[in-house]
Amino acid sequence: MVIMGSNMAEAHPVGFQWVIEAKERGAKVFHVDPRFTRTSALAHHYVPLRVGSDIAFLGGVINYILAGEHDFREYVLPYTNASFLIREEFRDTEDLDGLFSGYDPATASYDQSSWHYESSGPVLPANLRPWAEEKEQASPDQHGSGGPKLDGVAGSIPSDPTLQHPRCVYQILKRHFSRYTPEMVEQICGTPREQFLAVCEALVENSGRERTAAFVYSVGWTQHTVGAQYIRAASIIQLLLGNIGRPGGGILALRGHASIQGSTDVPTLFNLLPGYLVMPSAASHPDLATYTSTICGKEQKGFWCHADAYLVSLLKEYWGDAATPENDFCYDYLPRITGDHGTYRTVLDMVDGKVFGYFLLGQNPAVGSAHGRIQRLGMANLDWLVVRDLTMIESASFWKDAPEVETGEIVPERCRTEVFFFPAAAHTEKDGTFTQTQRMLQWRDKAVDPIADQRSELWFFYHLGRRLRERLAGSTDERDRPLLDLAWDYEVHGDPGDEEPSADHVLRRINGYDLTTGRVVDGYTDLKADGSTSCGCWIYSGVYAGGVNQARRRKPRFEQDIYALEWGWTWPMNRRILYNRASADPAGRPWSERKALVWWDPERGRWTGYDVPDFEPTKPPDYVPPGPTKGPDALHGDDPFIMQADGKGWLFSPRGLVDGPLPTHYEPHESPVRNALYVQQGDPTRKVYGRPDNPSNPSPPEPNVDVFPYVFTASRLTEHHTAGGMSRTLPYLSELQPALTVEVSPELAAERGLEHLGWAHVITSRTAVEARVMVTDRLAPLRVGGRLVHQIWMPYHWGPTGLVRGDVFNDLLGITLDANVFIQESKVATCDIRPGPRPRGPALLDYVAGYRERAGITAATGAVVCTTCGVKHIEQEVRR
Ligand SMILES: Nc1nc2c(c(=O)[nH]1)N[C@H]1C(S)=C(S)[C@@H](COP(=O)(O)OP(=O)(O)OC[C@H]3O[C@@H](n4cnc5c(=O)[nH]c(N)nc54)[C@H](O)[C@@H]3O)O[C@H]1N2
Ligand SMILES: Nc1nc2c(c(=O)[nH]1)N[C@H]1C(S)=C(S)[C@@H](COP(=O)(O)OP(=O)(O)OC[C@H]3O[C@@H](n4cnc5c(=O)[nH]c(N)nc54)[C@H](O)[C@@H]3O)O[C@H]1N2
Ligand SMILES: [Mo]
Repeated sequence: MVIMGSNMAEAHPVGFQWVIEAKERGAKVFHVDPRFTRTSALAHHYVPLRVGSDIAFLGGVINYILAGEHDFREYVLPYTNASFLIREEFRDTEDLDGLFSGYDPATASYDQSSWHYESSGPVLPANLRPWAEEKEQASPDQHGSGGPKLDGVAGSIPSDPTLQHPRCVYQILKRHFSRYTPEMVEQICGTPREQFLAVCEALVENSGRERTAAFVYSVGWTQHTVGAQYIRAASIIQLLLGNIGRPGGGILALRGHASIQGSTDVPTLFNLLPGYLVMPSAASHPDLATYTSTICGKEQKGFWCHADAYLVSLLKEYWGDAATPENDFCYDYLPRITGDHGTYRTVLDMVDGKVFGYFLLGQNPAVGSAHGRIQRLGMANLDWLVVRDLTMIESASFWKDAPEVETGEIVPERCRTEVFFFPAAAHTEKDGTFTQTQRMLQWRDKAVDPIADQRSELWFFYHLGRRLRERLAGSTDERDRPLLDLAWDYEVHGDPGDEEPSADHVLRRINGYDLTTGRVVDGYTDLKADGSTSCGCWIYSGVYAGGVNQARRRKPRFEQDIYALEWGWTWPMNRRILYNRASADPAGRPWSERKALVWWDPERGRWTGYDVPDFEPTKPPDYVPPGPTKGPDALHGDDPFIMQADGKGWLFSPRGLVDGPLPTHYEPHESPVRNALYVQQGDPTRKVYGRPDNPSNPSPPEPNVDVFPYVFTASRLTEHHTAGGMSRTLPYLSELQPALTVEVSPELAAERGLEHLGWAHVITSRTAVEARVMVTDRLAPLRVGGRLVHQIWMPYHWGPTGLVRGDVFNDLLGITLDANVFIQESKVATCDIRPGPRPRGPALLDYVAGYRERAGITAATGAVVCTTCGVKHIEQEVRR
């Protein structure tokens, strides 16, 4: 087990018990992390690396596997795209010094056509408009439960089963990673090569027929400008070693907040509808037919081709009887997106006066989001703000206690924003489900009634909708129809006027109904595109199968086998391990008795096993479609990856990622060192918002890098929770971790004159933040590219209110995003550190301005995302 980019013992202690159990049974555990933590202490091996360098490390593992031909060939050949040939026009980063073919410097986006399979169909952007729009809408995010559209791959794709052809994926991979040697890994990551090789050897030894190995990650991997590609790199390793779809294998994404998985499944994201259906775009999805044609290609395999049934059922759930075939099931009632409406763009738009009102529910961006200053200055420029929270958080009280009040940038008497604060009921005070890391929905019953004005989110939105509809009743204005036609008829209980909607009814509506009989459906395969079914989230369909709340099941594990299929309910269809067809060989037999999970039973003519098969139950392993066809029908009996357009696991991603078909090591947006592999320094598609109020520290080859010579990172403490609203308010937790600290090595303490438990302040081009110094050897300096790189660590839980108070760590960060999913780079940046507290009041602004001046920082710093192209990605309308 390789835990990398996660502090599982401290941030996921309940799940970590299973790591310990596995360890007791002989599993070998590695922890690869910039800092030695309690996870490291409990692992067999702690392996240090420089923060932000994981692709070099993982690329090194891939190179080790390929150079020694350690891949699980019997798995790789039939189940991945290793043998497929890529087009002749394709150029790799090895040919173009860090860029792939198709790069457009003006939009910092790629035309992905040349990455496609040879002689397959045309490659068009997912949106009908230019490729740049794909980046503006973070379209890879929209493939969350399936794969991207890919035309012309339902038939046979030109391939070389000997894996020798220079243009086959296997050989491209081999060339791409050939320079990721143990020496290069050591030079880039600072990881001693013996320790790196120990990870490679353990992974290879523990993979194959009899054994499997797992990767575990969390936000140490995601919060980077190349975060999506970190996970892609691990996917490549796991596919090469045959560790996907098999027990003990996989890549475990440890989710964060309770039910953060649920909030991506039934999304709060601007570019998604429930079940990872694309949010329609104004330019590209004019009508329902066009919409569905942009999800599934003409000749494409897989279940995404049923997206029409999922969307129409969703529209029937939203608009009930008003949704008819004649009106495209009210498709036009759905909002349309016109570009980047992500949370960071939105807050910049608040600063620019383009946003007037804002709802903030269960989130504290004044502390938790990157660039805390911008978050608060944006909110201070609204007409109104609605906050629903358990406690009075900084995002509701910023107008009187933000750090900007001290500097004079926010004046309470003049702050224009009217804040409406609503106390929220906690999870113990309401019914509903959590969806956890394993995609498992678990129902909980209300334990106590909320007191006074506290109300559930269901209550709030139900009554908000009811009141808006009452206000608009009788309106003849066409724009009010979507609201008035909503099927807003949930079962309720309690006092009239103050009724609580039934969470159980909401779950049934999410599960879906057969509208011809009025009965709940048993799963997404029952959904139809003709309007005869409704379903609030297709991947959750089945959670109420048989009229039973499957998420409420709590049969003890002692009364069932180890897969415990009767504990809660996992999407899709209660499958515990995705793509588990791959746990059997092409002929349908388990790879080994030890690792048997799902297999073909020739007598019964069905797939069977311990898990629910993630495959059509009666499709035999040797099935080949009789003629040209598409969708699920086109899947062969040995196509385990049933959501992918070609049924295969993608070692090379011919479509879908906006920053390249293969992971490539780029330096973080802010880094003190030059990229050792390519001329291209950072990810050439990363999203920068070049403007004076979002400055970047310089990185090579820009000048004055030495003004901010150190690398810093932030993460969590067990005793606090995220932005602190749920922990800084509690005496026992506050007592356990009473102060914001900054952790440094003895070497750095000596270099900068820092004293253990004394004060220090950390400076970036955004601001300076003070904290008490912790001198420890948990953060050893690393030798990178021949020089010593010091790393600094801070927790990010503090803010100006609560029982224990401190500066906001996130004020140190600017806004730079991964172009695939718009996640912020909040795990790594550069800084300076000095002894003593920071300057106070307006003097702080002058102090930081002095640093910016010395570093020669302008809006263009860091905004030249392509190192050699010279194009500056600065905002068009920059307001001073
Ligand atoms: N007690 C407690 N539990 C929590 C939370 C909490 O605040 N408190 N928060 C919850 C939430 S919302 C989340 S998302 C999860 C987060 O769970 P984790 O991601 O496990 O939590 P972090 O503390 O952010 O740990 C990230 C780890 O990644 C390392 N890291 C940082 N950058 C890099 C890098 O570039 N490469 C590698 N390999 N490692 C890196 C850090 O040193 C740290 O050890 O925890 C959840 N659980
Ligand atoms: N530098 C840096 N920044 C980070 C991270 C990092 O690792 N490094 N991690 C990031 C991550 S992974 C996350 S998830 C974010 C977290 O950032 P936020 O989500 O902004 O922070 P929280 O403090 O978790 O805010 C959740 C709020 O919801 C409230 N709440 C709890 N239950 C309910 C409820 O039922 N209803 C309502 N209405 N409110 C409720 C809580 O009181 C709390 O104030 O921080 C991110 N920021
Ligand atoms: Mo999170």
